[in-house]
Amino acid sequence: MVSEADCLFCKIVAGEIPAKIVHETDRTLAFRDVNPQAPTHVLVVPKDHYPDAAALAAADHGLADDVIKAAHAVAEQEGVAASGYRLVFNTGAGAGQTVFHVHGHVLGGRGLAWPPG
Ligand code: DGP
Repeated sequence: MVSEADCLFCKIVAGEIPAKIVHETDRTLAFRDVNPQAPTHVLVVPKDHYPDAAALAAADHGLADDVIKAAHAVAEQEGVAASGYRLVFNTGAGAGQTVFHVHGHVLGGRGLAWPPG
């Protein structure tokens, strides 16, 4: 596994920090956001460390694909796929990214306004 010391989500992947895991594949992990912004709010990460979505896509298209497929599997499992859900990759501090291990937010279970804040 490509891991980075002091990365919060690498520690969750490694089982060193507890999280409510809802979905797992050989290369991805999905767990509930500690500060949910919607009835369904799950974070989907690659187990390997990449800082953001752009770095992931540049390094490993297949893994980026796996993350998106895992996000949809989570939405189906959570019962929000049919009604619609949002998949958000905050990319860069200016867009609100605070954890620099790429993660997709799966948000659903309520009406979601557009444009986002
Ligand atoms: P972002 O702002 O896009 O980087 O999203 C980071 C998310 O990570 C934020 O919604 C809160 C969540 N988060 C931060 N620390 C933890 C943690 O220790 N456990 C879990 N499950 N989520 C966390």
